[in-house]
Amino acid sequence: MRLVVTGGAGFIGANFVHTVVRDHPHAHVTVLDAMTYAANRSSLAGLPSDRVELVEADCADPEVTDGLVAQLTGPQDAVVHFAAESHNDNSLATPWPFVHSNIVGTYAVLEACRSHDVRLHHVSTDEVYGDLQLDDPAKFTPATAYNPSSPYSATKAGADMLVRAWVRSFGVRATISNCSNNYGPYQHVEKFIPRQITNLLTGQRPRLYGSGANVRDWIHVDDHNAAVLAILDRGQPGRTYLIGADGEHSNLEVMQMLCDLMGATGTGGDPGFDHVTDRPGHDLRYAIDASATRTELGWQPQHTDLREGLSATIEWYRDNRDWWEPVKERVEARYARTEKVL
Ligand code: NAD
Ligand code: TDX
Repeated sequence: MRLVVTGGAGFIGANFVHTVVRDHPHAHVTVLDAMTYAANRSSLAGLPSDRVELVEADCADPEVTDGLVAQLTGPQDAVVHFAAESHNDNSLATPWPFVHSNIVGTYAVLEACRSHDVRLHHVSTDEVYGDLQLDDPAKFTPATAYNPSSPYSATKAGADMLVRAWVRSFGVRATISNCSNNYGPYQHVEKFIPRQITNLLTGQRPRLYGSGANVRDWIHVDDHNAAVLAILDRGQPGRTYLIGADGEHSNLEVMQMLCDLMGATGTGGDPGFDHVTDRPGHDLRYAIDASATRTELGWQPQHTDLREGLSATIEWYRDNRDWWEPVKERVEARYARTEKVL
């Protein structure tokens, strides 16, 4: 099996490459990654060079992408498309890279798969559905209407629509997955969970947007990637699969869990973290109903205890300071430009 994995030097993509190399001894992976600020070469360190190749290029560049996809000629060969600008806060400050990578990049990937009749799996997010009220019993299903809120989620929604159109109009053999919030090793320190862990590891106070009532549906990155592999193996081209692990928690709950696990709960009425300026247009709640994916693909999440998963994630950031320390100061300086303690 030969795979082209776009965005394979980012958080979820790098974890995916590690899983493929470990579990599929005959697989060869070509990572196509633009090596933006979100990528890290050392996330792929130690992988066998005869089985993993890194091509540093923009997936929106049609020549490069077409050339790599043309090499996929076997019956199990596929493109797994993770590449994207992924951070909502950045999309509010500077939307253009999101339009370029998420929409134009997906267009180039689709055109290459169309030209060479190659199977594609497109990795997307539950944020395309917008948000739910906190007290709404509903969850997102494959029938939920798209209603994205931020430039990030709007560009991911646009990319999903391109994939659906290329399936219907050109018969491209593509699947889509929409997954909830991931956590685990190799996640950039700009994101909620690693930001708080690394703040505590560097003696800074964790930062909670607004009151912390917003709810996210957490899934371990390995469970997400196991579902992606199940879709590649058993998914039906043209279908959309929702991926989630019933992991709904408010940001406040997750913050308290992290502070507790790291022995930083504060004293004398001080919670040990700061409430800071809320994100503009901040989505209230995401929740995924993944029952169809579970039934049809026989996939089940394995890491269902968030406290346990966070504890292992904290250990990873403790043990891998070299991986995140070089960028930590720059990320916090950027947040400090707009963030005020409430
Ligand atoms: P990330 O920001 O950690 O990694 C993205 C990677 O894509 C980086 O290595 C970056 O260099 C690369 N990239 C960006 N633009 C590119 C381009 N034009 N050409 C080639 N490479 C490019 O993101 P992530 O959290 O690993 O997310 C991966 C995918 O999963 C994204 O499509 C995202 O929308 C989706 N997703 C993420 C989550 C989550 O919780 N992180 C949840 C659901 C879906
Ligand atoms: O310092 C923070 N404090 C805080 O309270 C940060 C960085 C975030 N937050 C809040 C905002 C969100 O409600 O935590 C929640 C999670 O924030 P992010 O990690 O930025 O994730 P989110 O915006 O929910 O989007 C993530 O999940 C869906 C990924 O970044 C997306 O790529 C994915 O599609």
